[in-house]
Amino acid sequence: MKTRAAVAYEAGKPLVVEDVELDGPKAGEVLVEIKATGVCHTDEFTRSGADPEGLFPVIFGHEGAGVVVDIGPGVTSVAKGDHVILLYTPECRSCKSCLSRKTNLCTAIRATQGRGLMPDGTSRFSIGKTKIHHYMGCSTFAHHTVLPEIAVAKIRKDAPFDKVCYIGCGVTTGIGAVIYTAKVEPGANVVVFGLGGIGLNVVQGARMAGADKIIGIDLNPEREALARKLGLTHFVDPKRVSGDLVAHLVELTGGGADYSFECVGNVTLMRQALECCHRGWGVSVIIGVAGAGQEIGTRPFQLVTGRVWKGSAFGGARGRTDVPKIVDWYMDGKIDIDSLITHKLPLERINESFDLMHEGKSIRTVIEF
Ligand code: AHE
Ligand code: ZN
Repeated sequence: MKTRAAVAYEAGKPLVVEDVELDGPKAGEVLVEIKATGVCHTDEFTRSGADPEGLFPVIFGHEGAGVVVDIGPGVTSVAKGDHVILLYTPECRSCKSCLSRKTNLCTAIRATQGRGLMPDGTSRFSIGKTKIHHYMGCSTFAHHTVLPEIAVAKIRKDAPFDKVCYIGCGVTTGIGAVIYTAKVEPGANVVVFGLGGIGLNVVQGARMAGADKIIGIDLNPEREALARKLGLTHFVDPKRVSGDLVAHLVELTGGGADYSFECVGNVTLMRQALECCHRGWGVSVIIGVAGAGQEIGTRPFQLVTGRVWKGSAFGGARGRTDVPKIVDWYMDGKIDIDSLITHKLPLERINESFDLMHEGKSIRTVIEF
């Protein structure tokens, strides 16, 4: 079939919205009509050329929701007409990682996904003779896409696509990092570096967990009001801190954070996030994605004295199990998504979403089909 998609031909160049050829689902695969997709910083990170795994030409997008419109042979867990959120972290429930119960990082299809291909080693997208890569196993910047059934979470039909698409990455990554990865407990002091599309969800996750102080750091003072609405108790603009930021945070938390979260992808902030943690027990969670060649550093003494450095992908959430629950939290009014979706655009104008991101004007832009 033909479908409309935003194609990235080269790093750093605008996406080209055009018709592409899409082959139907093979065994174990589903065809999804995308209804809405968020534009995440990670799409821009790969578009910019900073992602060591980046491949071109490609159809980006990994934060989508839609309807199953066709299924391949052997598909049993979803049917035509089901509403789904796409999963860049699938959940096969039978690989070593899924069975371990220690991680959400299913390994069933990660190798081919990283090469921009479906599990059988081929791509379903093409233009003429040119094959187009899939992205993060999703490619939601297309009106239709094909995925393995293990990479879709079936959700309730009354959930609005233009809001719950954000659960496909940002919401789950932020809230999940608090609840599933760090397991923040009531009364804990939490420090969040970066109050963007992920950090603001960390803030509301910390509020849900019953945190005491929720301290957010951002260079953009316009982020304070929205962050406070979501549960922030203290806003820190590093430009206005005289002296060392880490020392300031340690003082503000009465000895150090119980939990800190780095939501930017900046290795200097990652170090500060670890070092502002409480001696003996503070846990720092890295969520931000750092560019090719970047490395983190700290004095090993920071770890010897009990601080813990962790990372979190997709918030530690198991997609098919946890995503439908997070949709329920939204539908029950327990989490706010609406305030975070600051812009909406049609696919034809998708390039404007990257400008809004760089200008610091958007938290999330959603593309509606
Ligand atoms: N390809 C990059 C790493 C990108 C990365 O860390 N991705 C996150 C999701 S970012 C969502 O906005 C992730 O979940 N990674 C787990 C995985 O298996 O890729 C690189 O540095 O190579
Ligand atoms: Zn993302």
